[in-house]
Amino acid sequence: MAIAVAHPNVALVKYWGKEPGLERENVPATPSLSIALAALSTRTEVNAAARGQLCINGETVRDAKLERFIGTMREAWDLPPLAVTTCNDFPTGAGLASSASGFAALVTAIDGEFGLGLSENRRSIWARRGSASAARSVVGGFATLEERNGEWSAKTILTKEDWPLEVVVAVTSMETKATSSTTGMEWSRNTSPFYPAWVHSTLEDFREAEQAVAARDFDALAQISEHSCLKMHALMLSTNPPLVYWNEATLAAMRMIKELREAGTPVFFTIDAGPQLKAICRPGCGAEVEAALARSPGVLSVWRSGIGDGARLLNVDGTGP
Ligand code: 2P0
Repeated sequence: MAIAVAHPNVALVKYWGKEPGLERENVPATPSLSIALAALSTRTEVNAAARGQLCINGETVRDAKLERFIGTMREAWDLPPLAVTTCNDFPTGAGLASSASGFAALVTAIDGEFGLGLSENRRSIWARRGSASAARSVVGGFATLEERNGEWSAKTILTKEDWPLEVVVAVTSMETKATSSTTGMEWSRNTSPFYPAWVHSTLEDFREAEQAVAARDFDALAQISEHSCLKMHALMLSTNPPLVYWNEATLAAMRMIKELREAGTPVFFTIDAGPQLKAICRPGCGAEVEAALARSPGVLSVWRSGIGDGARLLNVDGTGP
């Protein structure tokens, strides 16, 4: 048996849309840039079994996307059926990137169980085929996902030690989202009149964000990240049928972050395909941001996190790096 752990990630320059006609490869239409969340994790066990079985958060389930992906990996290496047991220590399918950490941990555990000897880059490419954001969770830290030598994979551009920013997650709903990211982004590409402008302008945001991270320029990264987030949500709102992922508490939390920043606290927000708000702040400001978000109306719980590492194998007794 092999056990792997991976962290979800939060994109600061967002991915929302795929290249058409390359469904099996799952190629994003734009590059993206993210940070991994150390405090949240997915733990996945894999072993060869007479009958394949999938257990998520304690329940045996059928999951077409996961089963198709496992089938593709089995075919590529002629692997036997697999028993996969995976647990998230955070809500699944609620805009906290459980598919990112899920596919990153799964590929890493399969690699470990069967001794495939995949490099980090190959694991990132494989995880991308499952869920594009998972490519970034394979590598961890501040990660960029873009085309390199004809393949889309992620790379760490700074580690948590290089720039130990803090993240505060404000949970405003525990419900599973109504429209999955995969479906939602397909609707956006097919129906939003803003989609071409989104793809085009995200290339520029990505280059600027890369430079801001390299220079550890917090204010520049804050400006680009909030812009990329709000632009993605404008794209979602202009999709037909519309994709509205926020609730009242999400909006109140956004106002809270704006007020904190105007009062001098170095913090900015980002929101993914769900109602949770993630606040990113300079080292040492996490406690203040956590306290402020905890009293924001409608916030159910608040979690603090540092920046996380990439996906890795644990020892079979569950210990390890
Ligand atoms: C991101 N999201 O860049 C964006 C922002 C959600 C909003 O990546 O279809 O689960 O499996 O490749 O990776 C969520 O999309 O989608 C996502 P698929 P994925 O983090």
